[in-house]
This record gives sequence, C-alpha cells and structure tokens, in this order.
Amino acid sequence: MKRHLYSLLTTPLLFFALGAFAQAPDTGAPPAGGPPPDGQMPTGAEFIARLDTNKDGVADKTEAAADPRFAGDFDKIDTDHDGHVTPQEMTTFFAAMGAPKPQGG
Ligand SMILES: [Ca+2]
Ligand SMILES: [Ca+2]
Repeated sequence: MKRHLYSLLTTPLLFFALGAFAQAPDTGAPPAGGPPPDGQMPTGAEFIARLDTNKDGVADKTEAAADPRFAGDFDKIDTDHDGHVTPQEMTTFFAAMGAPKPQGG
C-alpha cells in the first residue's frame, strides 16, 4: 500500500525531472550577480573578471558595488587591505567559504 502510493508520487516527479533535463532554459545571459547557468561556483578569477569593468585585473570598491554581497565582504576578502581584491584573494575567500566551518561560527 505504502509502496504503491510512493510510486504514484514519484512518477510525476521523475517526468518533471527528465523534462527539466531535456529542455535546458535558453535565457542567454546569466542573471546579474547570480551563478553561471551551469550552476557551478565561479573561480576567483572568473568572479573578479565579471566585476572588473576597467580590466585592470582586480576588483576595487567601485566595481564591488555591482555585487552587494561581495561589497559587504570586501574588506574581509581584501586580506592585504590595498583596496583591491585580486583573483587570488577571491580564490582564497571562496576556499574559506567552501571549507567546513567549526560550529558556532
Ligand atoms: Ca578593476
Ligand atoms: Ca588586496
């Protein structure tokens, strides 16, 4: 009885999942500030490259303003406090974010 109900519930879900895979959304450009369309985290270099409007290879505070979350963490990410976030600093920050954190942090 329970198994029958389960299959009734999962079958439409399975169709839905397959349909989602079959027709990828053709939105063109990714949403501003959002993750890339493949759902993967950008690397530090990719993230900086997206914000680096003057193409000097680093993101300054003006450029950081395009991403409010990044702007909020700017001083934390800019570990040498030179006013620029380098791809390396961004990569280090991403690594710290992805690393398991101790409880209570
Ligand atoms: Ca720049
Ligand atoms: Ca820096």
